[in-house]
Amino acid sequence: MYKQKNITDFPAGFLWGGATAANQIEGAWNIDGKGLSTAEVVQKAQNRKAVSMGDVTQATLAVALADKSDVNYPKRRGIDFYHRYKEDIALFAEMGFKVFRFSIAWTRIFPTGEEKTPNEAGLKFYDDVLAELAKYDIEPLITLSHYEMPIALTQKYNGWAGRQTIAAFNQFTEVVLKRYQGKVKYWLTFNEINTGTWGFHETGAIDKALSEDEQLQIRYQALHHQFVASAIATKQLREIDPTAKMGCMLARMQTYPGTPNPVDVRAAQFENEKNFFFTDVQARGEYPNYMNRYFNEHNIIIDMAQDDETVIATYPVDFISFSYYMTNITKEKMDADAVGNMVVGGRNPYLKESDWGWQIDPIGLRITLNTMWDRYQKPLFIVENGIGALDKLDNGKIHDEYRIDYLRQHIEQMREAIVDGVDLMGYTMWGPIDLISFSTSEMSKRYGFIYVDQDDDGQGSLKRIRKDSFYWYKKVIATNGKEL
Ligand code: BGP
Repeated sequence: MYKQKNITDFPAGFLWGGATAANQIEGAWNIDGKGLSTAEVVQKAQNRKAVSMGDVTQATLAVALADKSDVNYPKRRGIDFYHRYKEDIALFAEMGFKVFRFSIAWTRIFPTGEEKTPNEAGLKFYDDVLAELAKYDIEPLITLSHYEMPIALTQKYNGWAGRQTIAAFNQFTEVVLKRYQGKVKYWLTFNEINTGTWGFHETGAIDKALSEDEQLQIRYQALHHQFVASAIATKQLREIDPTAKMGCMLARMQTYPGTPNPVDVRAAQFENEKNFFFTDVQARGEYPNYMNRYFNEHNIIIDMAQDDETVIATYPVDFISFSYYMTNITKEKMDADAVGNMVVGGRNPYLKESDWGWQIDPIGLRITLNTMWDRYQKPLFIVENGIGALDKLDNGKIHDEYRIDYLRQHIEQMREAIVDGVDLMGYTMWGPIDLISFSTSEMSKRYGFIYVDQDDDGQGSLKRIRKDSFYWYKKVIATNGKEL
């Protein structure tokens, strides 16, 4: 007989916390042996302009590298977490964090990517961060690669476009998986891997003189190399620490049909498939059929080595994580485009948007969670969600009820999805402490519960101030999501 479960709320042990990335918080970009990463150069090449993330060539990169000035460069991407991690982790602990997501800067460990031995000072920094988290019983969730790589590998191999980058990456992953073995239960391979279809940071520099199809060829080949590297990292983890779990990470973009016209419905279906392509490969262990046609139509031929398919099939991830900021719509004929920092899609008349044009859709999160659970039947983890806003200091306080509203509405929908039957491991909202925006390289797009006194030009005391949302999230965690 069917036995009804009675799930009404967040499960005990739900992992509440926040998420960051090395190149957006650490700073200290040129000390203790750290090498230069793409994140510290690329935005400089673009003079902080977001729209052309994929628009960097080897030539513009060389100019940025030659320019030694740091004008318009907020503390070389960071809020000095490198020196203030104790204070920041204490603040996370005060909010009651169960988990903290951060990434390891590859260039702290292998400054140019291919040294024979790792940089001990870099490894030691993350030892210290882990020890600090352990003090407060905060679980680390570590991203192995968050939007950066040694710039030297971009110059030598054109980043992930070159197959040699796989070996360099897996040398790095082996070192860190061994070093932090027993201290980290949850790992992620590549942050928002799907952005490799348009972003510079994953695929290497792309020459815009190439045709669209030629550019796509480079991007999908680079992504293939990342799939292989991700599977190899999963294999390493199984051998080094069989109790730890490896996840993949997708920028999930649910696409709705703009009208019930079957043409739009089909277009939306394919947009969703193109987005799921990444998790399909990493969680199911093979290239899905629907991409054949796309590859054929765009003359894309993935060059695979003999064992690539086997390693991808043998080492799928244990869980699936994703970021969730917005949804899109497709329409055969777009009448009004929604132009956000990172995506271009149809404007949905039922949704409001952030100051940066990202359309806010809490119910879309419930839809996303159900869709992903139905598709994969693997535990899900929301590892980014939040709203970038312009915060105003008011007598030393920040009254950010707009942030509380945004998060409350999304958490309510998470609860609905859990009651719907979705297996959700946890929630790390993006940027619990204000950090450098990835797309604009500026400070003023703030996500945090904790304000950081730094402006877009890197000026400020770096003092940390608790916002109103800080106290709100503390209550959310203390009541395991009952009080929103
Ligand atoms: C995600 C990235 C993060 C983060 C976030 C917010 O795509 O994984 O690194 O930056 O988006 O984006 P932004 O900083 O551009 O507002």
